[in-house]
Amino acid sequence: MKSQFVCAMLLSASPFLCWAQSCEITVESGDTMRFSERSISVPKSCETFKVTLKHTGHMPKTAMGHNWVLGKSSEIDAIIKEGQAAGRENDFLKPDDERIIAKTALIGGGESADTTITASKLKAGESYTFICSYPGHWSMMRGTLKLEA
Ligand SMILES: [Cu+2]
Repeated sequence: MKSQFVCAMLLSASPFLCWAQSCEITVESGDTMRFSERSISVPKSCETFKVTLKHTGHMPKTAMGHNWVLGKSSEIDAIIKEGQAAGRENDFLKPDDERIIAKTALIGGGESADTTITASKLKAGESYTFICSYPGHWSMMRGTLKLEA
């Protein structure tokens, strides 16, 4: 498990208290249009943050494809709209869209894919939204991500 150790000094018998903060998360989605996570908080101490998407369903990606795509909340609607125009051959995302902060491949049932966010690209106080760009999925497959204050 990839994690970062965080330590604090305490005014007690044991001078240091350390705990691990996870720098990765697994998000699951099956044959329903739902992410297992609706909000993700990235610890400030992580240099990178890995997101693994696991498709626990059985349907092929042509019928129930899922991906995990992150952008600023203010830009996600434009990312989706232009992604639909880019079509299936581009996994419903505009190629080289600079507004996309991180994305996994589009996968079908039984598959998994991951992506790594460079934490320095995230700003504290900014709202980020993750979605699945498969047609019709983004209204339900949507959540928020933020850098921990
Ligand atoms: Cu989907």
